[in-house]
Amino acid sequence: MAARKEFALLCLENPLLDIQAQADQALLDKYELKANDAILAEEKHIPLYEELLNNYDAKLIAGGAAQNSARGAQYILPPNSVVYLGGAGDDKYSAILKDAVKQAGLRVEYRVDPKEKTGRCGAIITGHNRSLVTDLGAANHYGLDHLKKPEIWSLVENAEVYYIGGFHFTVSPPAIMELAKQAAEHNKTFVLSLSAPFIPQFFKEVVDASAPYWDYIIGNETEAAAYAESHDLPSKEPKDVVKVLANLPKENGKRKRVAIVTQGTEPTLVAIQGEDAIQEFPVHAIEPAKINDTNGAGDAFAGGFLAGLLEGKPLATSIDMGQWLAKLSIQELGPSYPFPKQAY
Ligand code: 26A
Repeated sequence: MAARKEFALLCLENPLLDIQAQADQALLDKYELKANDAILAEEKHIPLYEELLNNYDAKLIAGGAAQNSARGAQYILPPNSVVYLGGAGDDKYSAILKDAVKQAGLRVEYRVDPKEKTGRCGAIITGHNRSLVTDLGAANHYGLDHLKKPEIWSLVENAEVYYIGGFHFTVSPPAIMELAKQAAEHNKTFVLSLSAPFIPQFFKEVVDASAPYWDYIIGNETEAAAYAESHDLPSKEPKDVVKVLANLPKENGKRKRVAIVTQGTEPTLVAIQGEDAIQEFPVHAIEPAKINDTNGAGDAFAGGFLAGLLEGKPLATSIDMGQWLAKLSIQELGPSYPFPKQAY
């Protein structure tokens, strides 16, 4: 693949600023949150953000799942390899995001909304769990008006690989489908992450509409189980679901679909369309004492994997690059990567 081409990887999702703090079960209970989950904020969750900032010494950290992956891929790849699209406001929070992506060398093209606030995600860390509560704000206003602007669409036409964070199904399914069809028409690579259990659960119709276009589908074990549940599959076992995902009908017959299911510290499972065997790849071991927090581990995995894809590495190497970057990221605060840079 054209690793030397500039901005060959184009990513789309929701740019968010994370308001991250260590907290306790009492705070989770107060806001009726699960210890390990990602949800959209309801009215009752809005006071959480101030409470995290005022009472829990919260840190402001660049987030947004696919933006984390885009930063991660750019961390590994040569300069000017990755461009990221999403909606943001014109405020202090978007200024912090811009600083963070600049440090990572990631190019962003935000749809700047003058009236809406940049999206924020409360990230409550309890031990090795994280509960994410997102108020999308300006990110919720992304759409075809931005994607189809000539200067943005030319970036789309130039790119070879598209990566869409599944969280964007809550925002603009038409933008996702536009990229999906562009990929199939021009034999480009379309990569989708399931992002969170609520996506295959509550956005089933739009997820299913995109399924024929998936060249790579990435999820974790809880997302695989949610997919199985909403599709009435006979088994929720990751090994069974990964095979189903790989073998769903596919639009572009020139590429076999690859389905990837991560399982925390358990081996990553990979199924290839039409192949019986499921491959397993152990994660990179880490001493528990070295883990800072696991927020963004899955995003880092996707970022490392995408870098491998862009560089035309064998599948096993790309998976290993994802696991390597995930190990680096969980040693940092939030979805971040160590500087000075380490080399794979
Ligand atoms: C629409 N939702 C709920 C979201 C997100 C999200 N990114 C995009 N859309 N909810 C949480 N995140 C991000 O996930 C990262 C950790 O994997 C958080 O911003 C956090 O950086």
